[in-house]
Amino acid sequence: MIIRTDRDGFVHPRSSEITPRHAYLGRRQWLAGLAAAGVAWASRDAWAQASPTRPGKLAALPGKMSTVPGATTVEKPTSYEDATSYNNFYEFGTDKSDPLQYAGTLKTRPWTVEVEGLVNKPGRFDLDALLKLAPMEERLYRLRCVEGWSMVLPWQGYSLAELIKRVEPQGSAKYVEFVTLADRQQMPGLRANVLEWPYVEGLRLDEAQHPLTLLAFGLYGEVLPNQNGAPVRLVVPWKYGFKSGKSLVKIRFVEKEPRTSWNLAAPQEYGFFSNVNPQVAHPRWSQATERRIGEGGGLFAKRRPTLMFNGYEAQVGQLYAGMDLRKFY
Ligand SMILES: Nc1nc2c(c(=O)[nH]1)N[C@H]1C(S)=C(S)[C@@H](COP(=O)(O)O)O[C@H]1N2
Ligand SMILES: [Mo]
Repeated sequence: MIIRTDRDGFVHPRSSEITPRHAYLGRRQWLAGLAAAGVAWASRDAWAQASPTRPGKLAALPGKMSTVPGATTVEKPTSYEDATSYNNFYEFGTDKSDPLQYAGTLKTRPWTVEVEGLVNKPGRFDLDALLKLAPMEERLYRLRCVEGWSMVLPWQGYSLAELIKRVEPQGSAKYVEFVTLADRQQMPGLRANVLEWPYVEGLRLDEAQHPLTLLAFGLYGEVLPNQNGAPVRLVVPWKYGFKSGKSLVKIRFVEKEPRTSWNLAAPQEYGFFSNVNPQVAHPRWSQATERRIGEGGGLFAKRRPTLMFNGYEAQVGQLYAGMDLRKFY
């Protein structure tokens, strides 16, 4: 997100390097979920085509297809290889390939997430307790990075709202702050001063409670690969990717808008809201179009139009009714 030439210099894996797809786990469940959601047969076929294949590299984490409006799409998921080798996780370095190369040292168990601040029932949640807190769902979300590329990723998790209702926010709680792990022993990227550590992000309480805001534990039907934010991360699909903090350790309910790492680093470039908006350019580049990872790279990449709220306007537009989105970027 700092000036980076790799935005257009990404080298795609050759198709011969892509793992053959056999383990078709979850397909029947996927179809059953579609039937439950009342999806017509024609689009059900399209959905089955898009159904992700479990790569079989990590422990299985199945989920039932979500019935939350907007939580699925007929778009083709990004390949597992691209999704796990082209990452932003600055705690492990700023190159796209650094997280895959260095995140192996991340120790994801035991793991606790502390929930504190303006809530009636604060507490430390052990990962196993979090995994059982609500039924695991499968969701297929578009992810739009502020740098101008996008992916379509099959996550396993449940709405953050499930956790929020259990801790009972007080009336004075207006915002939620998300703090992610910062451990120099495990994260070589912390030696660089690119951001203030720990990586902190925030949402308005109503955004955090929106059913599309996902607490994710899995990707492609398996526990999260370390480079994608193991063992638990946030996914907020209508906002630029950096709002979705990886490897969460603390969730804090507060009264005032929290400072965030990217806003502190470059306030004119990264606002608190950071909703995907093709009409509001980043000061250094347009946000009107995006390159879908896997559709060809380099200077001749085919680009797609970027959609308002990343295509989730029907679901989240009312959260911003009456707001000047140029001012609140
Ligand atoms: N802790 C932490 N979370 C983070 C980041 C990071 O550097 N550190 N990068 C963000 C950015 S810029 C993006 S685009 C997404 C990428 O998620 P993915 O690698 O799973 O696709 O993670 C976000 N979450
Ligand atoms: Mo990003």
